[in-house]
Amino acid sequence: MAACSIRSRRLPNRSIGSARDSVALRRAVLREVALDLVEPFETSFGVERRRRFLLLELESRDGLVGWGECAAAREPRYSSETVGTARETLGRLLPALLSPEPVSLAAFHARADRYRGHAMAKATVETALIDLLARARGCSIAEWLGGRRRRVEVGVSVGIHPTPDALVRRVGAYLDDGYRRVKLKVRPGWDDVPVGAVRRAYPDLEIWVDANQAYPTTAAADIRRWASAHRVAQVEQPFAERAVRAHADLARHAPFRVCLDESIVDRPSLEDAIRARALTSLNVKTSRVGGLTAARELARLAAIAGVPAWVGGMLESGVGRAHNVHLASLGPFTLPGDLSASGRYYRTDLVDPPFVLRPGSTLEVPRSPGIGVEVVPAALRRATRWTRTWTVGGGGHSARS
Ligand code: OSB
Ligand code: MG
Repeated sequence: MAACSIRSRRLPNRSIGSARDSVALRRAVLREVALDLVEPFETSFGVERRRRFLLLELESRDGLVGWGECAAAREPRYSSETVGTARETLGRLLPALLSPEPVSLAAFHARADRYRGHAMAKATVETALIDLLARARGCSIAEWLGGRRRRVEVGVSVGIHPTPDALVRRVGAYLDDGYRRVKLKVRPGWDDVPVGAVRRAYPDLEIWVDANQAYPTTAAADIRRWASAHRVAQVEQPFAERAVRAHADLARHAPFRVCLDESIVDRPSLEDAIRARALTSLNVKTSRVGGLTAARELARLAAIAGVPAWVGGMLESGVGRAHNVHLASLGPFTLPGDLSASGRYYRTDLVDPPFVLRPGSTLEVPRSPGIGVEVVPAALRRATRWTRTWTVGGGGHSARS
């Protein structure tokens, strides 16, 4: 921390991290890990009971370690990426980093930009590299990015339940935990009635909904009706990723914000959506947009257009969560994020200390260098299914564990 503030005095603004920062790597270890969710999480595209995902460990020549988590799931339901496509893409991206020369973030971006798509795979490397670069400067990722908040406001994303009563009980338990806004997953056939039930049980609660593209554009009038009737504050991604016009039509004179998630994957998609007035809120996921640098840029762009941003989640373990919490410390993230406590997702997180909910529905931004939390070796070992290692001068080699 001290090193960070000493260095920051030499630099013109608070954003002390630079794309020219570089670090020489010694080793990269890619692991597939599996963690059971505390309860199933159902969305319009399926149920998740156990997350299987990739975790990247980058080790510098000085012995520092940086961590990145890949949000891609086993199946391409949220987006086209999977654990398999990410593994393949990482197999292309990582060898170039394992060179005797230091690698800069700018050099990594230039190389990654030569491949189309695969944002989640790219974000895995980018976030691990930023963790390392921040640690090398002795500052947290929040400081490295220029974030100033010490606590970030959060809410909780609540899956589809068997009955409206079960949903109301689940929401009640989250309110008892201290969450102050909920995001209810909806789909055709699970909307008016369950959302109405939550509204009746909690007349003052801030309610958002998220459909993950489940509605045909012909459902717009119906969505407007029930969302208005139940005083829903925000409707996220009701229509298909490419349906910019349909989102703009829904947003016109709506008493709720229309938020885009899947539609926004890069700067051009955000610029087009802003110009079309297709969004009045932006869900920024580090994973979906290819890393923290892009996430920061998109949130700034949205803020300039008067569109509030917030940090979305993909049920990340503590590693991905840490990156997301640091991101949320930046100015443009003015709405509460989908960044719940570790215990809302997993019984034992991979990191120590785990994230816990603080008063005012907040999480603390870790203050230690890098992600600011430590990966617990025993927890990592228990969760690991296989590893693949790259070293300078050597190829990749794999091992089951
Ligand atoms: O659309 O925001 C989404 C989880 C997996 C895939 C997509 C989404 C989500 C969530 C959970 O809503 C957010 C979280 O991590 O708490
Ligand atoms: Mg979403």
